[in-house]
Amino acid sequence: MELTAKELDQHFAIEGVAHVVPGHGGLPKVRIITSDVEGEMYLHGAQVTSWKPAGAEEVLFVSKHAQWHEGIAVRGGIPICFPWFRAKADDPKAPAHGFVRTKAWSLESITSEGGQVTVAMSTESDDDTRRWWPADFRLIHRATFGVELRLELSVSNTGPTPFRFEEALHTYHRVGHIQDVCVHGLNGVAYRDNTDSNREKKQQSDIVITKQTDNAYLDTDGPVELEDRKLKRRICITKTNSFSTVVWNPWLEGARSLADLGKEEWQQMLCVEASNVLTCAVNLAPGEQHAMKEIIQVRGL
Ligand code: TA6
Repeated sequence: MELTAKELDQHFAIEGVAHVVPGHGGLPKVRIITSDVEGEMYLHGAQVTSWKPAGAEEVLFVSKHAQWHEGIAVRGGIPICFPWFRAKADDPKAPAHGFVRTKAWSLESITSEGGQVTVAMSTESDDDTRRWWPADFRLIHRATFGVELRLELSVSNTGPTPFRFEEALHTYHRVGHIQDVCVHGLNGVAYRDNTDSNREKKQQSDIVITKQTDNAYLDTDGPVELEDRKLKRRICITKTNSFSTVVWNPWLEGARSLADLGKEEWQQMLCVEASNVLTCAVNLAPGEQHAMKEIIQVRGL
């Protein structure tokens, strides 16, 4: 039985720092407001939906047409893709990007230290998940809100058999205009182009988005920088234990098929996703744990 926002707030709130309140659609969210940072994280999908370090504008994009209901993925923020990415290879009826971004997670803790606030949420296998994927697992998503946004997704194999999973922190970055953006750090990296039958290609230069783009860069754990000339800022992304980076913008034609993305909103977003997908999927033996980490920083141009 899920606790209400009020009950969660009574248990977890940190006065003057973090509270649990009803968010969009009445879904409970942790809301953080301090002199250093503002942020939000829904129990729905353990989804971070806002991060605003002091002095900066909102870093994350959330569609004005997002749907906020149990069982539906929220268009924006940082959806968590697990245990598969995109469609499930052997079951077209399975939910895209797995089944953890559309369910309520449990709030484990809210802690505050040195101007940073860490929110931990968890979810684990149950009869519903085993219908789609016969494995036993526990996930903990820790988000630390401060002058940086630090994310850690830890996966534990709590069952008797090994399993192989994909994962992604499907981050929607808010940009001034997609045509004023350039992504540095993936030059020379091989990628699969999902707009061209996942054909393998090599990135020849910095990435500028001039059409529908859906690239999974593989065997790359290096830093990536999103230069935004309109918002006059750089979003710097560093990763640990993540060996693929996905870059996605639906462009006009892709956005047409997304009812929860406004007509022009595709121009204000770019997904750059720390992940382990396709050939970079992770094998986990019984009792093993894997933690993927990402740090996001915002700097002036
Ligand atoms: O991460 C890029 C991608 O896999 C694209 O192929 C596109 O499908 C996008 O995710 C959004 O997926 P969603 O299921 O959230 O609409």
